[in-house]
Amino acid sequence: MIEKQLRDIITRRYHKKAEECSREELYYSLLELTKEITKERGYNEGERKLYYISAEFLIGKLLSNNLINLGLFEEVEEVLVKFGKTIEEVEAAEPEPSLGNGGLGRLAACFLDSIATLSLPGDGIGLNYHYGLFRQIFEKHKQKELINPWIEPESWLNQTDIHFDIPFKNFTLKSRLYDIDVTGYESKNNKLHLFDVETVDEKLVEEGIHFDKSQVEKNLTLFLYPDDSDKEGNLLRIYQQYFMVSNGAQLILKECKEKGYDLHKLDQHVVIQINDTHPTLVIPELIRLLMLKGIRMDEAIGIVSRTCAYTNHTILSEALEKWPFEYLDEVVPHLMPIICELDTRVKEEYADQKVQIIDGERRVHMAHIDIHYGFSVNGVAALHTEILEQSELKHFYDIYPEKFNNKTNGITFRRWLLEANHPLADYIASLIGNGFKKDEEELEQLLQYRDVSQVKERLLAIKKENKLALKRYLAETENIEIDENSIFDIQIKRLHEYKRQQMNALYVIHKYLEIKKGRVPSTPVTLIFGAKAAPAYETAKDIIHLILCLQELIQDDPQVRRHMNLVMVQNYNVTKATKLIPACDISEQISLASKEASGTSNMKFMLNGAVTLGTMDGANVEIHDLVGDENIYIFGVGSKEVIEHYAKEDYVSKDYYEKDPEIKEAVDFITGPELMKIGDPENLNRLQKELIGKDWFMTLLDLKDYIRTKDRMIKDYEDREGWSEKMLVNIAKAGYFSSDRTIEQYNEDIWRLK
Ligand code: DL6
Repeated sequence: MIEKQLRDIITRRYHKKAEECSREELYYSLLELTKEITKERGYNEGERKLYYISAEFLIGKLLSNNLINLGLFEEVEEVLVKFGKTIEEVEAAEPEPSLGNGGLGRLAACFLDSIATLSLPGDGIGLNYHYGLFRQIFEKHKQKELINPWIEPESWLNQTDIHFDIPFKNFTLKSRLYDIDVTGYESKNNKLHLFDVETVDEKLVEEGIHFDKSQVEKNLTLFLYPDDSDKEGNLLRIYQQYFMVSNGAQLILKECKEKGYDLHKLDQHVVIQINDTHPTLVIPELIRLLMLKGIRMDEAIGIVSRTCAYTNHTILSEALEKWPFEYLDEVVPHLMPIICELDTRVKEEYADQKVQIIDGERRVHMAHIDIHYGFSVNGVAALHTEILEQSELKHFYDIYPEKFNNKTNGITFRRWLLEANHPLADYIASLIGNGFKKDEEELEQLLQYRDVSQVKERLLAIKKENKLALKRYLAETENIEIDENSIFDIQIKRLHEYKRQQMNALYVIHKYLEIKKGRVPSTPVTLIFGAKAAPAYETAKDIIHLILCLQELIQDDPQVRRHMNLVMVQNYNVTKATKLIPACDISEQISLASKEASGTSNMKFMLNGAVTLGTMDGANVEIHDLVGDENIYIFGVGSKEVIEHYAKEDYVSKDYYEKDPEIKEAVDFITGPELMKIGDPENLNRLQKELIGKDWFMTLLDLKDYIRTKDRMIKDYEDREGWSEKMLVNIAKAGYFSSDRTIEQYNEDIWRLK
């Protein structure tokens, strides 16, 4: 059936036989077929609909994902083999959409998958960034940023005829809506709505990712998170945010009108989930639009407050947006009377400075708008929500305890197990049947095999297969050589000091020095990093520089390389994650306790049989609760102690540096002759100074415990039977972290969709 349909498409498009097609031709033919079949399934409908507004949707490549959800993957795989190609070869022709940065965007993508899978009517709303987040390459041991184009004449995007006028202070921009169909697993579809400006001009970008920030009508949808280190950059972010939410709000009202809904009862038909603070302006914008429809302000505020819900994804204050009043006024003056009114109402009710919308410095706190004028505020892991309630947002929790709730993040198992790790998914199915694909908690049934050596040996064999597959992939795509017989220790996530890639790098230095002294690890280790640093984030770039210098040092030293290797993959993205995660033995989740809201790679690794090395932070705490002490390696100070250090301002990294010879030796090595020969003294000196003089995320505080714990893990790895049992328990307990569970909870507590 599929074979015939595909052959027909190929004949029409290319006038040749499928067996003679290139992988690109097969990809475009499959794209056309998959889109057609998707459309035939129809869309989820209901009296009440969710709109998930987000600056990021890190959807990754869609071909395999959609084929799995449509139940066609195996059939297509077989047909392609007949045509002389593998699905991997064909999928290599698909560009990865560049619509997100990290966990926040990938979460949004997992959520869209689960919302559709659970047959809930819920669409995503975002922007159609042409160059997305930058593409990373390494030159002279440094990150260089390039454009990341992904939109082709034919793609998953469907151009619509829907346009809106978006008013700014000095001009109006006309938008165009593009849709991507979101397939659910064995269910109907939803849509991801991506708005673009008709006047966008890709030629505006000059060298690297530089462009004229003032030409908003040409640049608005070029980049995700354009550089905001100056005023123009800040204004551009506000332009983007308003463009996104005004389009979103107009689309929502258009759909309500088409369905004949009474706008006075909007909150009965619509729920808007505000993903982090980037879409906050949807609140004043929707109030404004309702007022234009003749609804009085007081009522409009009430309606919108019952419609909007807010998810907080961080306690880092720099990520909680506060826009200067004048900047907003320069871009969207028509929203200012509404924002002022919202602020006045808060000031009349609450004297507490900490809950004001406009503060004494005339900065507008976006999260404060969300909390006062939304009906739900949720954190993304139990510890994170507790910290929000007890410290970061305590002043709000005291006012609105009923609004606060926790929704521990999740991941879609379709992408992160069924697609990423076929051998493991198939083996699990052979043991416990296919039920876990829809009801992930069924993975617990694996526990009955805890003492069955044959099963555990098979898990080890699958891991080895995946390590070999990664080895081949890295050799082919990045010219990197790794040893499949070594332990794969992987840290892949955004580069940020709080995530502490620098601590892992200090471990590498420590181990390097140990090996030089003849103290070699019992099993060789390969440390793998993948991370992008925000272009204007100096320390993050210095950390990348250190890692790349260490990589060269080790590569060129056969004595060390035999025992420890280090590689940093270029341009870490969803595609690379799907190759790295199934091959991992040790999952690095080493953020400073209290700082990682949840983390989601921790869940993906666990599901694929890696063992976590982590602090008691974010969702690590819940992983620990599920698997127990023997199946996770926890180190470092806890969140309470960390919060106390910040409150008392008593952490002095220099003390740790000076008092502990091992720490001093590792930190001094950063500017020692070996690395200074390879790297740039400016970056290395600056990073070392940062670590000794500031170390805001307390690397040196946890370093010793980290080294000891990782060494213990490497030792324990030798006991293959014991290790495989840890793998099995981690896989069996991962069911809780399915995004289907998370979405069910959102729906029960917040959205209430039928
Ligand atoms: O909730 C998704 C994801 C969490 O798993 C990460 O722990 C958290 O860092 C991330 N938050 C953000 C927001 N900004 N910052 N920083 O990306 O959200």
